[in-house]
Amino acid sequence: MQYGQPFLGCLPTFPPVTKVTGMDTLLPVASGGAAGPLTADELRELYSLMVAVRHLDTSAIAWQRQGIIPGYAPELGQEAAQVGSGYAVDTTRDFVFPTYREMGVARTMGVDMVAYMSTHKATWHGGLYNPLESRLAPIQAVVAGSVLHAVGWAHGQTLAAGSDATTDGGLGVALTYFGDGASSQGDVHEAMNFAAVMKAPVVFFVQNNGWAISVPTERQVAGGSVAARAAGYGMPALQIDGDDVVAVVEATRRAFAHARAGNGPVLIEAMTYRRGPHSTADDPGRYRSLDEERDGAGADPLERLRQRLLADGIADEAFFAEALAAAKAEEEQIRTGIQALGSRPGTEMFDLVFQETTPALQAQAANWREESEHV
Ligand SMILES: Cc1ncc(C[n+]2csc(CCOP(=O)(O)OP(=O)(O)O)c2C)c(N)n1
Ligand SMILES: [Mg+2]
Repeated sequence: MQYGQPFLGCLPTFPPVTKVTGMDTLLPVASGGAAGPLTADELRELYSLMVAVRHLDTSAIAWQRQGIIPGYAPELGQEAAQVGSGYAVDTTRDFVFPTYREMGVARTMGVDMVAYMSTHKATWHGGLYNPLESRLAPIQAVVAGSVLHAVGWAHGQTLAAGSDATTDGGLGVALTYFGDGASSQGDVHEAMNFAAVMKAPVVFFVQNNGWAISVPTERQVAGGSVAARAAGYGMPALQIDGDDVVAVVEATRRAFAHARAGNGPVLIEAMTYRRGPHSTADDPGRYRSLDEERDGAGADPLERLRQRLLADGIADEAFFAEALAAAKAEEEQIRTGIQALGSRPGTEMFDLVFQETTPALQAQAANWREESEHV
């Protein structure tokens, strides 16, 4: 039985999710925000990043089929949303709180991808990269969990800044990712309400990819729009075409400038489409047809950027070929690194939970040692 199936008969029919650029209640961009148009160099860099992410993402599915990794959550079709939003982060002062599907954000932020992929090899839970150095929190599999952590970190930025949020060029901003499905979790309500009341510098970035595993957005987002909910929290919102990388960078930069200046949180709803399965364990053929996939997905975000660069005369076929060759070389190097990863000491799962351990955790660790190491 499909997830959610028993309720289908009771639900009204909603129009399909549409990709829009309109709904914009954001205040004017704060002074000092990087609001200028993207340069030709930046556009070419965005293309190279998107090709690298596309190639690594599709390769990771092949790795799973070949037995190199046990599982992976692909992001095919979401490259513009991820690369564009990650591109707006200032890794010297911001902090990013991902879900399990933000490989493109990690790659854009310059995180070591062997360390990132270690989670998918089940070598380590949350990634072997250093969150403090990379400014990327551990990969989060609990739906909506990252949203709460982001608000806590952001409130800490407000407290640390004291009365003057504009000192040192403004506040560090938390960028948190979640999905359309996660938006129906109570945690998201609490996080948004708290952030808005406390004016915490958070950018809530929801990738509305049309699906929460097998449940389409229209069957679980009442009202049809996550962005529309921001008004209820007194928070500005942007609903954007998440498959247009330029629109994503501009919206995210704008939201960052707003939050950095001490004006409080912003919600961005990037409308996109999950073109592949939910994970390598999922078979979308059980809940949607190929025709529905084709209609829902629209134009490929990578091809859209390619066409734009060609039309503007800022990239040519040689550049595209070079970007693909670099992506292939990078994937090979990451795959080699992943294959070389050994297992980690089992005690780490107890040692690294809290800064100061608890009696309950100590008891669990002792039980584990007894069972697994026979001590
Ligand atoms: C608290 C919690 N509930 C349920 C799950 C099982 N689960 C994993 S992913 C998922 C769907 C999430 O959909 P969405 O938020 O739209 O993100 P997407 O997978 O589309 O990126 C569910 C229900 C979980 N991991 N955590
Ligand atoms: Mg989703």
